[in-house]
Amino acid sequence: MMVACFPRRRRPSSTNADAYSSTSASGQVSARQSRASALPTKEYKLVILGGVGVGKSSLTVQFVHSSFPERYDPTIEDSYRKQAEIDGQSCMLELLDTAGNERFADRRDLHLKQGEGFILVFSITDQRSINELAALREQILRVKNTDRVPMVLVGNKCDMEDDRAVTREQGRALSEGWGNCAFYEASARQRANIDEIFYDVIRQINAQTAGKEGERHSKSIRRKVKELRCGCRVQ
Ligand SMILES: Nc1nc2c(ncn2[C@@H]2O[C@H](COP(=O)(O)OP(=O)(O)OP(=O)(O)O)[C@@H](O)[C@H]2O)c(=O)[nH]1
Ligand SMILES: [Mg+2]
Repeated sequence: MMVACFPRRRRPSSTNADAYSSTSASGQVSARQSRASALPTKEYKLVILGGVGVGKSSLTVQFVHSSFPERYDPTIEDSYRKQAEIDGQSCMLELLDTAGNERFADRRDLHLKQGEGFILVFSITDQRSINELAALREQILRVKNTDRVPMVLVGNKCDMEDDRAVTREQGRALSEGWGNCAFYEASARQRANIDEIFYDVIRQINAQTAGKEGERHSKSIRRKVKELRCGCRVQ
């Protein structure tokens, strides 16, 4: 159903300012997908954020490649491209998997500026990892200069019930405090709620775009009504 390509590992000191530009899509396209690709493909830039070892890379690799990397390999910065059909629309998703390690946070503002949707991940086995997310969200809102940003909160490693340190209610309460932000518990290991997370943020981006277009349309109608009232000619 979906086409994935291979990640490229990049160092923050890279001279290429566009973190998304140099990976490319490849692979087989299904009949369903080629029907969707008759429509122009929409591009989306998503950024995956969260503390060290919460499972950002595992979630991303599971979404892109449908596999679970058993070996822990701390990320500096990885980007992926994946083609998908979402709600009948052909989409090219550009995913930026960021470092949990604060040592590599110097390019975060740039990533946040470029990103259109954000996936904030904590581990249900690590109380500190949920506490850290409020500051990250604040940084996103500051950089985007708005409080309406497409965002999903993810409690990963829900297969590790015996080691649970963060209750489901805690996750839900945080998401409610974030203006009813979407919240999922997920497992990269078991591929639970993986597509749902990424599709949700895409749908939020679409809804926001449609809302903005609607707003523009109503503004232009209001302008025309005003022009009619004051006797000006309407084109
Ligand atoms: N049981 C379980 N382990 C997981 C899951 N997701 C990730 N892990 C493990 O947690 C460790 C860290 O996973 P990563 O995906 O590398 O975490 P990360 O957030 O990308 O880490 P950094 O890149 O260092 O910030 C690895 O050993 C994974 O195998 C999950 O859903 N369930
Ligand atoms: Mg990683």
